[in-house]
Amino acid sequence: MYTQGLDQLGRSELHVPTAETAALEQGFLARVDREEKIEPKDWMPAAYRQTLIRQISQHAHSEIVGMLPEGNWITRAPTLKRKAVLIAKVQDEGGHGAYLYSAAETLGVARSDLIDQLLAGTAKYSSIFNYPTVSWADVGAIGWLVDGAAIMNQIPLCRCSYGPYARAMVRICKEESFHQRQGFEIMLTLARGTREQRAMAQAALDRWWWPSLMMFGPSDVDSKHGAQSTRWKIKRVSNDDLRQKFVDVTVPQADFLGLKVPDPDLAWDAAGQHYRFGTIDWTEFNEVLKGNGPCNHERLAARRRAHEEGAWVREAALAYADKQRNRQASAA
Ligand code: BYC
Repeated sequence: MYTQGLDQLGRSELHVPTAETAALEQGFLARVDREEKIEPKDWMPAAYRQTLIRQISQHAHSEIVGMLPEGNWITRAPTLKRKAVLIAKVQDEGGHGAYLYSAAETLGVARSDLIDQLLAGTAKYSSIFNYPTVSWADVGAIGWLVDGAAIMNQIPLCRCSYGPYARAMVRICKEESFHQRQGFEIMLTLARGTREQRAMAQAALDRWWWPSLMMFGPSDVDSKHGAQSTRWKIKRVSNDDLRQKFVDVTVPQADFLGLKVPDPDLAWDAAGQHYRFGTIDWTEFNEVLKGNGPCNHERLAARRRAHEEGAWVREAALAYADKQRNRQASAA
């Protein structure tokens, strides 16, 4: 069943070379097949470039918007140590956004244009960041589940065919694995705490479980870019396969915490050696993508405000760069 699904993936989206580009494209695909990295100045099909700009910029936006739900808890972290760790984590996400915007720029787009698209509400970012963080346990659940899902998706991206993206992902994955552990440690502390703390941890798992599964994207049959991105070795593992891996790894972690995954259909399939899980609410996923999630408006408003309030920093940086240039020119 699965193979059939993959065969049908994104038929209409498959890229077709023109007569002029056919030879160049053959050489390009041969390099991809030999596992050579494609670098910014190398020839690449326009659609490959576009796909990378789309994916990398969406990824960069996700990191930047992803700072907001956890950032909300910096002033309310329960201890000084927790606050210091959370500040560092949120700062790491900002750094990931910066590496990824730089990787996108190597493809010939301007960072300011990408940011304008985000602020205009025309660019996508991960659905997960449109959900609220209502308790401290949500900060634990984000680290454990959201960063856990992110690592699962991003480890294969370290072998992406495009060099700058692959190299950025190596560094990002190292930091994400630290984030995942700090989230799990928050959950462990709560799970071993008072009855109220255990209830907080369970409620956070209940809130974040299904949205975390949605992070992997539409099911393979509905993934319009999946087949082409796999052919180009941008993607190495399909959305559904990554989702299944995440479930298989995470359910035993929930058991260890003594928490219950909110899925009545979850069951171990001994023959297949996988956890079978219930049906994802794709209507909810599509609504969040259309801008109708619980926090879409709040997130974009916060980004727009930060952009406006940061205008003086950008102006100061440009004025300083001008001054340095003028100084160098007059010294020459
Ligand atoms: N949310 O054909 P498909 C993080 C879109 S940040 C929103 O399967 P593809 C972190 C998709 O873009 C985590 N949109 O696409 C940060 C496409 O739309 P367009 C972010 C989604 O690209 C802070 C359409 O649906 N990670 O780790 O082959 C704190 C059809 O999908 C989503 C990345 O960005 C979604 N969940 O596969 C903590 C990783 N899913 O462009 C953590 C890099 C799908 O046609 N990206 N869409 O309008 C990827 O690996 C791939 O782009 C995806 C989707 C697996 C996400």
